Amino acid sequence: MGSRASTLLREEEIEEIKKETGFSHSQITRLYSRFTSLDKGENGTLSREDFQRIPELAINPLGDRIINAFFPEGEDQVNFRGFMRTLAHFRPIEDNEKNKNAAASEPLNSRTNKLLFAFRLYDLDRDDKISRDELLQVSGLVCHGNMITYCTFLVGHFVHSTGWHVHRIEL
Ligand SMILES: [Ca+2]
Repeated sequence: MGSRASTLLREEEIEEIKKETGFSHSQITRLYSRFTSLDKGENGTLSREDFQRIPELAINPLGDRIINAFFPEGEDQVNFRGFMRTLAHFRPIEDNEKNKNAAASEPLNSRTNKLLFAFRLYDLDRDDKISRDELLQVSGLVCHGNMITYCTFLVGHFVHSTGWHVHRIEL
């Protein structure tokens, strides 16, 4: 089973994913292994249930929101390319400097794309606006229990980014 991961991912595909996401060859093959081990249906895509088996997401108060971010509107399966595209938002910003392919589009881990990603975590109904209720719902979600520091961070992040985002998206 372990070798299945590297045999199914073609070199050209790895190159394309490298360009698109900035991940290294070894990171891509490692993540492909992880992807295939989560793919219980063995059909090359992940469902929401597959994601829910990831322990880090299961205990994360924002787990469901993060899982949703992997799925394009109206879809309930994500393939490896889509999976990698979402993960790329979590790469550190400074890694862009090593990525000299800047002639292409903006990197997925740019500050702008990270902020857009964070925005979508709050925009529960995907209407490109964060309502007061959505802010309270998501903030309430992370403020439960004794996660005060995390809560403060998320609200701070929102205040820092929202003006810019709402403005940009409503254009
Ligand atoms: Ca909304």
